[in-house]
Amino acid sequence: MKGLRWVTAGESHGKALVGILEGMPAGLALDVGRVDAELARRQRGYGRGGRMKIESDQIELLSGTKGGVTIGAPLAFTILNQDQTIERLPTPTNPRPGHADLAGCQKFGHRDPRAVLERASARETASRVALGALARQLLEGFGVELFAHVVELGGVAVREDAWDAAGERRAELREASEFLGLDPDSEGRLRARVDEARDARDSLGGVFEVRVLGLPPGLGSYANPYDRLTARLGAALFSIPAMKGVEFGLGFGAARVPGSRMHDALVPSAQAPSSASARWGRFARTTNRAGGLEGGMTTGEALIARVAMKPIPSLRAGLPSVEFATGAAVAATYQRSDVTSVPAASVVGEAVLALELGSAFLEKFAGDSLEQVRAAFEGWRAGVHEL
Ligand code: EPS
Repeated sequence: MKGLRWVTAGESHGKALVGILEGMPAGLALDVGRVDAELARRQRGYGRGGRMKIESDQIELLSGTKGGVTIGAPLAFTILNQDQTIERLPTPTNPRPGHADLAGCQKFGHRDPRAVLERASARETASRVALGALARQLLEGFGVELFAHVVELGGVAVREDAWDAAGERRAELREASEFLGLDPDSEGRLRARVDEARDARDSLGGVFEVRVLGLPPGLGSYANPYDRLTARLGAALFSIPAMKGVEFGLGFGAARVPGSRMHDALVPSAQAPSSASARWGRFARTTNRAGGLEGGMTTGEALIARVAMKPIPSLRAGLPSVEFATGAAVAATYQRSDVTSVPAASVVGEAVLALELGSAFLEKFAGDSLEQVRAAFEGWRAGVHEL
């Protein structure tokens, strides 16, 4: 079991963000422009703060390719920060509630929230979006598409059937949306909600959905608890700062329906030729309440994850805190922040799933070169069709 491994480094206001991705097979032509396009998408969304006007995130790929094609060596990149003020920025004299500030200071035994927040900042997710944009280029070669969209913001929901209503126009609709959503009719209400929160010096959370189409069945495993893909994907989504809930398929709703209305029955593929799982052999499902995961493995149906993000805890109004030096009650330090960054988080959600699924794919279809990976995949596919 090899798969992908990755590491990120970099502080929010340091010189650069860094990423290293190991395990990509040789022979994959990489489109760096597409990585930059994902980084630009992460910077978007109505309700973002001043920092996104300063930055214009782009990667510089430092290693792992020759002539734009992977050579089976680690891929390394930097994303330069425009705002490199880490040495000049003041040290907050009190910890900001809701951030890593206090627990981080208690962990290290110091009174320097700046030393904590610089790395705890969600700016780190730029590195992960770039890593994910590399991993997804591998998956796309095997017909896998990842697509996230915002379904709720500050308690205002888009129409429930937004995905189905969008159909094949999904990319175009999301591109046109200020919230990276799929429901043009909700844009005005969402905008008004963000404006209202900004005026009240408050912040907003929300919910995004990520769908992954075209995944083969059998990625992940039940053999060891930590190999279960449900656990791995949940951990990946919870590794994004500020995420408070993750559901797959019916999620919490599964607790409220009887088994007969939960489980996805199997039918002969001929009876449901358009079902996603029908593509892989003689078995198909007419529903996908499991959200594409059973027994810690992919089912061949669409993977459907919904993720709840809390409101960003940096409030202009300043939440109650306590001064380190005096122990006096004060309003927490405020510098600048977003009113909401749920649209950005949805882009990060796609990226972390691309990394984890890319890894699970390469664990199952291992090979040093893309050609070998493809041979492993085609060999498995021919066999599974006969089941
Ligand atoms: C972020 C950069 C940060 C914030 C935000 C995400 O920039 P700055 O702190 O300089 O304003 O906009 O960070 C947080 C939400 C956080 O909790 O730290 C980014 O690049 O996404």
